[in-house]
Amino acid sequence: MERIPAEVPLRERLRVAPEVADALLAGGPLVALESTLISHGLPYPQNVAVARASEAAVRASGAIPATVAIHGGRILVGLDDAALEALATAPAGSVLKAARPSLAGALASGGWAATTVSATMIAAYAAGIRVFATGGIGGVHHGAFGSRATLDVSSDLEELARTPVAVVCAGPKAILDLPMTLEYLETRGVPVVAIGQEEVPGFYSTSSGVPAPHVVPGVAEATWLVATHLGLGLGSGILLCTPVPAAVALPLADARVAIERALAEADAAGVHGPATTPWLLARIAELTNGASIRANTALIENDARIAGLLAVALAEA
Ligand code: PSU
Ligand code: MN
Repeated sequence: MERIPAEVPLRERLRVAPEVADALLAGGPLVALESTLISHGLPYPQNVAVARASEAAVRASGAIPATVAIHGGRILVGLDDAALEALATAPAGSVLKAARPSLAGALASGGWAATTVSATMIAAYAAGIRVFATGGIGGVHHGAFGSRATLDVSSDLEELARTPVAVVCAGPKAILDLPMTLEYLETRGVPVVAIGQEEVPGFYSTSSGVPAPHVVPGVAEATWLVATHLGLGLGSGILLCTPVPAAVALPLADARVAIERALAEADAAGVHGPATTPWLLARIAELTNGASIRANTALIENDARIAGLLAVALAEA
């Protein structure tokens, strides 16, 4: 494999798939999709199924999907089916998890790495893609502040503060401290918008019990808000939250029981750092007998669909 010189800047490391490059040239609607939820967030074969279903949902909405990952020192923007399968079936530990702080390490390694929300936002922005769909963003973990503080705050939040991309999710992941995550985003100047409901969606659950800082009735109003925010040139992203489909949503109380138990077990087991989120998601899947996986896959696909509608409306705005 050809070796990429160390000093190559980010934009020159992008390998944009032909279909994505064509859409960029034509000013057509595009949606970036991340890959950490494939490699670290969900088990096989649900992970590859949801990756394909998300791409199909973006297309059904009229936009072009661009799943982002890292391989051979390059940032791939748009993956073919073989690459999706390779990421989804890679043995545990063989695919790195690339966020802003680990981006250089992932590129320098020359191997496969999946991109988190922060790294995917960086890639999307560099490529010229303004809309991005994920499942749930990272945020302030329980115990990040206070006595025995871990300071575990996802780099997703800092990225939202500094990279002007619209991110569609089903709320911050339910394993997080949601009020603190919202405070952090407010401090860092990131609008948080719920679409079609008063509460911030609760990731596995439709609601979270926490009122949304900003509410819009539907995608049309969300489009106007995103266009206004990005047009201002403030430099920050905007977070759009749309709830998990009701048919597979976990009742809030049920989700909380599983989450509390998983959090206590993770603490007792000394799990920390980037391993925390994948560990918790996997444990919650066991504790809910797979119900969390059904919610997680459905919400990812739904976010991709909504992001596609948003990208189409933005391209026409
Ligand atoms: N959404 C999901 N599952 C996931 C993630 C999002 O439904 O696994 C990933 C995203 O890549 C996000 C990451 O950026 O989890 C957050 O990890 P951390 O808490 O270590 O920052
Ligand atoms: Mn962390």
